[in-house]
Amino acid sequence: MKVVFEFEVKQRDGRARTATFATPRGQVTTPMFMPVGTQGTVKGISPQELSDIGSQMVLANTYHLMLRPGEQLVEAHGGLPGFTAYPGPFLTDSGGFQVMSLGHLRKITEEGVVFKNHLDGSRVELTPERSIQVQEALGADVIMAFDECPPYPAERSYIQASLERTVRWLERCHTVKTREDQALFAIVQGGVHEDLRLQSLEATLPFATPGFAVGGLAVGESKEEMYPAVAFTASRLPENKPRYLMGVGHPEDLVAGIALGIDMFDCVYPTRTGRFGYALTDDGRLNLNSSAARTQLVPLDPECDCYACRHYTRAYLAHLLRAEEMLAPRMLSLHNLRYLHRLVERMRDAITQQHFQAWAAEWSQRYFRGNV
Ligand code: PRF
Ligand code: ZN
Repeated sequence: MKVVFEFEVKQRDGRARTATFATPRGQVTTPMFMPVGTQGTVKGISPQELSDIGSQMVLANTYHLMLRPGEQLVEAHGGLPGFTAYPGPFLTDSGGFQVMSLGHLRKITEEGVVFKNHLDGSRVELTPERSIQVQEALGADVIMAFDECPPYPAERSYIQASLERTVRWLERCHTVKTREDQALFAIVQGGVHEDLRLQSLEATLPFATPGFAVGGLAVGESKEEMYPAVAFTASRLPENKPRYLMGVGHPEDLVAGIALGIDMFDCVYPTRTGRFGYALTDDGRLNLNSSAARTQLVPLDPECDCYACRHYTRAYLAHLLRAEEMLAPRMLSLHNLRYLHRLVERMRDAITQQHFQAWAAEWSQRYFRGNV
């Protein structure tokens, strides 16, 4: 089955744009935020809840699922949708980044990476070929090229050698890919150096993949370094393909990224900070662990339409959190995901109505005043 991953830009406002992206499991509207379901579940949130809050595409990880339960078991369920009961589109990350960030890395060579399995200590090898094989078995709609994301800070010479290797790995991914119903996205690296970003772009663009990711950012650099690197890279990516900023998902970074022409984001931030007791709002981040929250008889966010905000007070949720009841991390995760989905919805509307800049200025003013 030949599927065209058509990306159709609907509206532009400055560099920001809204578009539709057709995948085998349905059409999504961009800009969009993708919840992270590393182990085949968005921690604590059911597929029904994901649909209810407006999730469109869910991310899963090659690294975790190949080690446990193994990609064959997922494949035996008909891939991630059958395994997880989330019927919509999926995206899988390729594994290299997770190997690095989990710190069990043994060796990076031209062939691939060798690492220690964090579950049983065994030696595992992940190569571009193996990553594609696993991602084909997992069966996501969008799969990612196997890349290297250098740590921050790193030597310029290392970043250059690494981005060159990432291009050779992209070629190997391209060669072994067999499924036509999966879109392989390339990843642009190059750290925060414009000339290295340009080198990566020039070597990556000829592959004409159905989408392009901006990798290697949000790894510890300042926003003053990250935003120009996003601007530089996004402005040189094709107009008619989705642009995915990997691992980025703080509210202010979604606003900045969309202003610079980014279409897709993913991040563990909303669920992770929710589990720690923090709620995202237009007035900044609310800390439910604070003593003030214990007596507040108002919703987390009076402007939010999520289940938690329609039913519970801050005081109740703060109580659940202190009592270590599992409903607390669940409800805070649900709210935070809904907050980010609503944030991008509002930005899609502002782009459609051609007042994105004014909307973003007003949102930022209130958010950074931080009145919660
Ligand atoms: N590469 C891959 N996954 C990623 C990244 C990357 O550079 C990042 C960078 N923030 C997050 N996730 N493959
Ligand atoms: Zn809410």
